[in-house]
Amino acid sequence: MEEAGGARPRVLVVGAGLAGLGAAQRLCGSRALPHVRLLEATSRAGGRVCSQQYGSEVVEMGAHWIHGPSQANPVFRLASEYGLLPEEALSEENQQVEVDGHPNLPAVFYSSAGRVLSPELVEEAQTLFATLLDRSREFLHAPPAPVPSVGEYLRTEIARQLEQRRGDADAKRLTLAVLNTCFKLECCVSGTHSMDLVALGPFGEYTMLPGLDCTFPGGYGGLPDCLLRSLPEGSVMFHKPVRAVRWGGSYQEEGHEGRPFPVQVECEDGERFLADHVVVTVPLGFLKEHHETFLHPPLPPRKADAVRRLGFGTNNKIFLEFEQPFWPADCQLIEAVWEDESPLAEAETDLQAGWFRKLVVFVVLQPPERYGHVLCGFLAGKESEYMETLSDAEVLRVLTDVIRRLTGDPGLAPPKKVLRSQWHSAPYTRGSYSYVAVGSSGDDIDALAQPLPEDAADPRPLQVLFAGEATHRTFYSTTHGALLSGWREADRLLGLYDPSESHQHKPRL
Ligand code: 6YU
Repeated sequence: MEEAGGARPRVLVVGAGLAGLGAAQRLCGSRALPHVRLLEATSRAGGRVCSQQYGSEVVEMGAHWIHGPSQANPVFRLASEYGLLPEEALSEENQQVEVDGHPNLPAVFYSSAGRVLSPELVEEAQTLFATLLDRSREFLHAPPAPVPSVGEYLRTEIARQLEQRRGDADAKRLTLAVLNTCFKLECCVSGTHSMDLVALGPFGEYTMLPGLDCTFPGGYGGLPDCLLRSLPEGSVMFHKPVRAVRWGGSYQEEGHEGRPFPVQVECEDGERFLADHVVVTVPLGFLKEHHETFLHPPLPPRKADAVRRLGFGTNNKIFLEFEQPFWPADCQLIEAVWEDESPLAEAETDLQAGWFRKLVVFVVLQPPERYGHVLCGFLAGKESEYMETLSDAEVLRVLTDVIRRLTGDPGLAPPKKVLRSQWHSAPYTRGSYSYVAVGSSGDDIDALAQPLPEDAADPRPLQVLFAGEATHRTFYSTTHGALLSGWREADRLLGLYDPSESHQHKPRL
């Protein structure tokens, strides 16, 4: 049991991802000087920011890029202030680039017939897909959306446009096959099994910032490490999975005469902590699985519905290291096209027989002088969750066959190493990131972010606060959404004690 915190407000933060670390840092640097303790289930800080040593280099098992690295992005600002970014990422020119979430890297498209597809054909299909995807964002302020999902909208428009197109049946077939690859890639971006699960109406609410997506040369993990180091010694406890958050109570420290606390947090090892406030930053995937037993009293219906309705899907990475590259020297992106597939036909549902067909994009890790010849594949959805159940040897065997087929080279040497993430199996994450699913909307995100008790006039307000990427209405699924949500809840809490602090958004280093 913890020492009495005196009259200072006592705050517990659950989860040491960017949301939790951001909230803790802000609280610790405030004039209200709350007593802050952060409880993290695993052995490390960062959560879904997870850099891992790979030979002499570092690879990212979780977040990869800063999406939209420019002044409006707090991750960019903080990483710049900590000196974690390369010179070119800081340049004004890079900050102004508008890529709409899809950086244009030099790419090669290999097809299941063992050939490289013509760049003209690929570009035409990609342009059509990008145009339709842009249009699917336009229903936000012009309801009603004609169909429930982004997937249905895209398919209907593709069918309509291709019907009007004359000419070569083979070119049409290949165009559809490339479009199917675009669908699978978009599943990785949205972190979903199928674009048919992503709601059309609210799709345009996700906001893209300007800036050419950049990476951290020393690893994304440098950012949570810096945040962690800025916290008071002893304030973070690892291996402390929280089992239950009891709120609306009156809990007294055992053996102490002090004041009662409204919140009691119980860890899986039985240790209990009392607090005035708890900031819960566990991923939506964890909440989906445990919310009925995690909170006592349970979440009110509006919040529980939001947890059920919002989407939380899987996107995993598979790193493959080759002795020699099979791709051209200037290639930074490899995409796979299955010529027998079309977004207008039924998709393969036998996971064992066809999981690998969902893996259509590989980023070539740059620069090769540092990484050697390493591809980072992205695999979303149920196929990704199935892949997590296989052994490394099986994944390597299957992907060797796939790459031999794509390159048309049956003798191609297998990768010498495979490394992959398993975010769906991770018990304190249960997937990769959130999306606005069919049947939900941005209002569900706001409902999820609402603190408890719901009654603002309650004499003991803000007992349970909620942060994490899934609580950010316009930047969900990103690191900047996570960080901003942590600051938002810290500010909400600080506003209770010192209203002058509630709207400060300057990071404290
Ligand atoms: C980004 C990117 N990126 C790839 C992959 C993944 C993610 N993201 P955390 O989970 O970090 O922290 C919670 C902590 O709580 C954690 O430490 C737990 O252990 C702990 N915990 C849980 N239960 C507990 C308990 N009971 N007790 C105690 N502790 C407990 N984001 O900006 N750039 O390139 C990628 C990518 C494979 C898995 C990403 C990327 C998402 C971010 O990683 C993620 O949002 C934040 O790190 C979450 O931080 P947090 O603090 O909230 O939770 C239109 C439209 C489209 C929408 N999408 C477009 C954007 C696409 C996003 N980009 C994805 C791409 C990649 C490659």
